[in-house]
Amino acid sequence: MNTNFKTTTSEKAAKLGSMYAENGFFSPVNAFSEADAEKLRKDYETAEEELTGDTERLSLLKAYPNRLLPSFDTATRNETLVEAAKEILGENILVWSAALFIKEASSTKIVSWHQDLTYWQLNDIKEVTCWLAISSARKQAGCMKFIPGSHKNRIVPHNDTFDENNLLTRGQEISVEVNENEAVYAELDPGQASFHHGLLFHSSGPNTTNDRRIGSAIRYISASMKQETGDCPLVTQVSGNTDYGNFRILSPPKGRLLEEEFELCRLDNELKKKLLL
Ligand SMILES: O=C(O)CCC(=O)C(=O)O
Repeated sequence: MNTNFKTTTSEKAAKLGSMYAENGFFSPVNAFSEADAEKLRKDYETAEEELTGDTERLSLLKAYPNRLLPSFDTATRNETLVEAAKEILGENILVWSAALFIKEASSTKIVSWHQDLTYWQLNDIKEVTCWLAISSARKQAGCMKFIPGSHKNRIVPHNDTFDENNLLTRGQEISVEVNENEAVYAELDPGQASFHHGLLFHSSGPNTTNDRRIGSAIRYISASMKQETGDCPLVTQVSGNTDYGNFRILSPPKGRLLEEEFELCRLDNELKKKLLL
């Protein structure tokens, strides 16, 4: 099903709501034209070039494109994406993270089967990930795959494999059996997005193409959530205006690659290292 939320009627919205409730994901959602996705890619890759050799800033750029590039902050506010998130989370929505997942051309890197909410020490499950394709993400490029209905599980046991081929920091992997035959591939063109539940079993394979596969994983959360530790990560608000005081809500970045923004990213990065289980 190809979904454009701008034309959503209440009937369509209800259908999506029930698809999400049943499967734990929906895909694809048409958010940007290919040309606009290409502009995002160009902005990111130009920034990468500008930071050549600066490993620390390059890694912050990958983790916080929405703080360091105004175009990516704007992308998290895209009406189609925010409307989709509102169908799931209600009116008051924050962006907890929008990190890039990049698989270089002809890369063996994978992401093992996992459930996102295992790691973040959030007190509830009012979270949805919008995976926005910045480049083409077909099966051969290692697009995301989902096990429909698996979000109905609670958090299942995970192992740390420390596999260097895994894009996840510690190679975290579900340690109960996952039936690959049930997997649904969420193939996306640049500018399209998938939405998945924080308890959904998901993974992705290697990139066998000759282009990079780039996606921004926008973690939308309800502003009513909080960290179990009482910490207040840095977030932006993309819908509603209720501040429950559980996060530090930042204004959009005022410019590109600003030093004051790198400082904020460093702060949040230290906090997230502590939070990520
Ligand atoms: O980009 C990928 O292949 C995996 C991303 C992922 O696991 C996520 O967005 O939760």
